[in-house]
Amino acid sequence: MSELPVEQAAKDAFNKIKEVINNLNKINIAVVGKTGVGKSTLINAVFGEEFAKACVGEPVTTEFRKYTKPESPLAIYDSPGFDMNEHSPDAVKKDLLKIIDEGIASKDMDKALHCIWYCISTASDRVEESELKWLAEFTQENKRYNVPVIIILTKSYSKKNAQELKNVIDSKMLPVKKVIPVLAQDFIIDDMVVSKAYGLDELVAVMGAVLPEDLQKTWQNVQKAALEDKVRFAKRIVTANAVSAAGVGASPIPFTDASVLVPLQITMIAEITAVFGVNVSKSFMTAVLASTLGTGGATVLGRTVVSNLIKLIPGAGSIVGGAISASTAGVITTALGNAYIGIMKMVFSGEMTVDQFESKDGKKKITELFRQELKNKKN
Ligand SMILES: Nc1nc2c(ncn2[C@@H]2O[C@H](COP(=O)(O)OP(=O)(O)OP(=O)(O)O)[C@@H](O)[C@H]2O)c(=O)[nH]1
Ligand SMILES: [Mg+2]
Repeated sequence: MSELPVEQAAKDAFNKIKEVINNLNKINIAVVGKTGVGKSTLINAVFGEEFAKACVGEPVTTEFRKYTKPESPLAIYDSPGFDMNEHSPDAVKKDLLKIIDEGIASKDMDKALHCIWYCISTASDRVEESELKWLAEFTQENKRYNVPVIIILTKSYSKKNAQELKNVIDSKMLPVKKVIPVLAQDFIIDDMVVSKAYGLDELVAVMGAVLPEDLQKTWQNVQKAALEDKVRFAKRIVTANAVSAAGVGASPIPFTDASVLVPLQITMIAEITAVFGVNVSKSFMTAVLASTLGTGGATVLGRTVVSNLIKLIPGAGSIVGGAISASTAGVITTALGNAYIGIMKMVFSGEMTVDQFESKDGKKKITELFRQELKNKKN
């Protein structure tokens, strides 16, 4: 009865992805630190070249510029040229508090400042007293607002120096969430990598712990530095949807109506796409759906497809009364979700492009990933 053409399902998926991304809550982060400590380098490393290249900055206070990119839920407040020796420490503090205040006054979560990264360079050997004083004063005033502050030790070429600096700062017991040594970019001398970049994964994880639940999906969407974190988060989405699918399947779904599961699976795919922050096309979605839920037919989860899929699931047994069970609905949804995570991982890491997945070999790869997941029921 409700046989759903693959093209229609792909179009629905494509629109759903746009909707999920447009509806992401906004995230606003201030990056503060003396001039030259590596703020811009850090921003580029965490949020990727794509954001760095396409974002535009507008002055919002004397000391801060706000960087945004069309269709991105991220805004960065950067404080270029912050100098501890001139008038600017007070001005930066005042402006930062003003940004926090205005965010709160707006009563709009999308406009609030959600986190502050205070950057101190490890390469400058020791931290200046004036800087610690600034931090002590600022964090004291921030107690009114409780915006999470993370101290990032930038340019941590030497892990040993970074640890020593971290110990000094930790001993001050400042009300900050964490002090994290980071090397945002490989340190290269004479074409030789002297220190490999590190610490971004820790920063990403700490952000995940610090940000409220409402911002978790946005955070994964914008961060480009920790693939494993994205995968972990995406797996949670799959589990939640598999449970819902099993719920739908609890009253056994007649074969011909298995496509009632498709809207739920489309939402799952859209959310996973948002987590990976990958740009996809309608034709890519057609390839994904045709090579999984639509294998061998012009519809998704049509009668033939379902009976073929069930044959692949170990222990699913024969079909009783022409219906699919709760557990089968769950298994198919989990397999689709996990296969899609596999595809997104490959696109994210540059192993395969979205376009390549649309080719004959690409589609074969998708089918393979999906079938493997179906057989591998333990997930
Ligand atoms: N290799 C390496 N170089 C870095 C790193 N961080 C910063 N640098 C270098 O340090 C210099 C200053 O870095 P920026 O990122 O421009 O510093 P900034 O804090 O944005 O400076 P202002 O915008 O002037 O306040 C640049 O030449 C960077 O390439 C890093 O993690 N690794
Ligand atoms: Mg800069």
